[in-house]
Amino acid sequence: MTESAPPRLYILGLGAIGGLLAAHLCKVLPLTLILRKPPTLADENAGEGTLNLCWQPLNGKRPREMLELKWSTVDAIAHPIDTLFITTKSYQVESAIEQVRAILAEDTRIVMMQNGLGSQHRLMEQLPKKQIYAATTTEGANIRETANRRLWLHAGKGKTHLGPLTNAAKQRSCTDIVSWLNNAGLDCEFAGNIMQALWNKLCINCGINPFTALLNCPNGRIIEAELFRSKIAALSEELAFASSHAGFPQQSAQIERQIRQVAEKTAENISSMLQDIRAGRKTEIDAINGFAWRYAEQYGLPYTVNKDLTEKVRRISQPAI
Ligand code: KPL
Repeated sequence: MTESAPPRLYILGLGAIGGLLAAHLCKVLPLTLILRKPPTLADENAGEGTLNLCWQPLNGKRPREMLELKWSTVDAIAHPIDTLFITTKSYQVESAIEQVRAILAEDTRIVMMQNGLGSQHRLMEQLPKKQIYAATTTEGANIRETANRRLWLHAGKGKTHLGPLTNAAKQRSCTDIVSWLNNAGLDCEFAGNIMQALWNKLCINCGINPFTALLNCPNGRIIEAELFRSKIAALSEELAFASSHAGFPQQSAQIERQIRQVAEKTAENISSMLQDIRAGRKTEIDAINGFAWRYAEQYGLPYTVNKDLTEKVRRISQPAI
């Protein structure tokens, strides 16, 4: 009996979450990063088709590792892709798909891991027949950059939920993907209703990310700030209306409690939005409070706090890269 070859996984988008996934999954399965061009940092270029990813496992207790990962441009990928993780920023998803469209097979599984909401809906509209899944995670992940090196850091242990978005995805099991992530050391659970998990995470991001960006502080410090204290109740109410209208009823007190809990649990973490601002990148505010604002406006629900936070963050962030 011939054994079938293990599946090869592909990751498109080497940000903090892409690095976190790569550093874990490369230990259990063959993996290829899809890049537009060879790594430019001398320390990262490990020669023909390989890249050095400098990885700091959780809490800094374990030593840094230099992981040698395979990478490829789209043109050089000769065989059909079974499973593709898209870990770009939410506003880069469409261009990421254009980049890989030619190598998507009929039964390629696409797993989206973006902050906020909106990009998932747009991809489902763009590729309605494809097997599209989404995952959301509370793992803490950062990138620390110096002139000639990038360090990917595992900043906090969290939980990942993964489940199908399109009908085509609902017809094919993704328990193997969930198992790969668990075997790789990420605590992952199948979510039959992944939209609910995405809405829950959206509410948490809406209540933490803009405050950290505006106050330029780690997550835990927002709780004592006047800006947060004056807005959190009304913001939670807006989010409760929006989430409930979307079919995921939540009380505003419950949303506020969760926001406070996550801010405390990830107190030392620099939110992804503040990381973007500090690195001079465009933020994901339009997929976070901007999404909640537009959604609420569309359905005649209250939205003034989400609108105000979106506009304030837009004012201090960079235009698109
Ligand atoms: O997901 C996050 C983010 O930074 O985007 C939180 C939950 C706020 C943790 O930092």
